[in-house]
Amino acid sequence: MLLSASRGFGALLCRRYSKQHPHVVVHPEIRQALFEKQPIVALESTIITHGMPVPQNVETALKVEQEVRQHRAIPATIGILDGRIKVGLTQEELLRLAHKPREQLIKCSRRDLPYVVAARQSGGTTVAATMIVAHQVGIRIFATGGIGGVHREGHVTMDVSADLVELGRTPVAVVCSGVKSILDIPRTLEYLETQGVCVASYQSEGGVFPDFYTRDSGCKVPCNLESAADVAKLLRSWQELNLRSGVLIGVPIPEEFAAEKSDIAAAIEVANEEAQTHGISGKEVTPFMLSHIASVTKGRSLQANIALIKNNAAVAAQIACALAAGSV
Ligand code: PSU
Ligand code: MN
Repeated sequence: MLLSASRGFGALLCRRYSKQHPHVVVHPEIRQALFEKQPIVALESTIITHGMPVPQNVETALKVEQEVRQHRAIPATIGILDGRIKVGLTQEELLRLAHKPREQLIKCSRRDLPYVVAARQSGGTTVAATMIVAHQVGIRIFATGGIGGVHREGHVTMDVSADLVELGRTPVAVVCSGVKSILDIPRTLEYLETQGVCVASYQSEGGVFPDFYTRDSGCKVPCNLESAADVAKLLRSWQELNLRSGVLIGVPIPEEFAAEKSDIAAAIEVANEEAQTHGISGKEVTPFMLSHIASVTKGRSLQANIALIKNNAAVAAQIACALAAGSV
């Protein structure tokens, strides 16, 4: 009786979503979890469509979901299939997305959503787009590898990721390992400050922001948190303050998977030159750099990338659990 009543509420919630967000389809498991205030972790899909090669993209996406479940939270991978924005891709849908010819897949950030939906296209959602959708359905925690940032020379080219602006205007907590050092980390942190984003590091020696493949960017952040319970405490204050902006939690890559700083720096130099030679610009820059760094480091950067995403998913799940436990 109780169960069917709560299923009924789940269906009610579903009708509400479909009225307010007619292009968003929420998986029944996620709908139920939202209704029951269970811990949920949103996951992005640009990592699958543009961030990693086949087959590591699918393997990683599935492992990351597993990691969330092992830490007693529910994963909700968000992506777009034939113009439908899916929250909680099924395994079949995830495989369908991952195996589409890449030229048919669009990297969708905020500005891309209207035409991708209108033209019934498919694609991966960036951090910005994933935050938007997560917030629309009521998911507060989101895990990924790295966010976009201010590109090197970004102060001249104006290449500043829409992820940073989104963090300034959408109340979702993003757990990541910072931004890749293909970007300008100090300027990225400056920009986040301008946008009013609460930035914290997690279990970081010296309270420094991580550097994606390595643990220390050398940039101090205002606050370091030592446990999932401490993050949940911060997030509770953030919710009570109702600032409407996001939170960024920077988790350093586990020591045993960290790359050599010089190895990465050299690969970035090569990839940068290649990007300039090929005239790569706009949204193509990040995927181009990622694949070149992976090939110059003979896959070592990819292995580090996979390890840190899994770790971030585990941390995010623990945070989601701590937050849910406090709100019952
Ligand atoms: N950083 C990574 N891997 C990625 C991305 C960033 O290490 O796959 C993706 C994320 O989806 C991020 C997006 O939101 O790239 C940022 O792209 P842009 O810089 O074009 O905003
Ligand atoms: Mn850009």
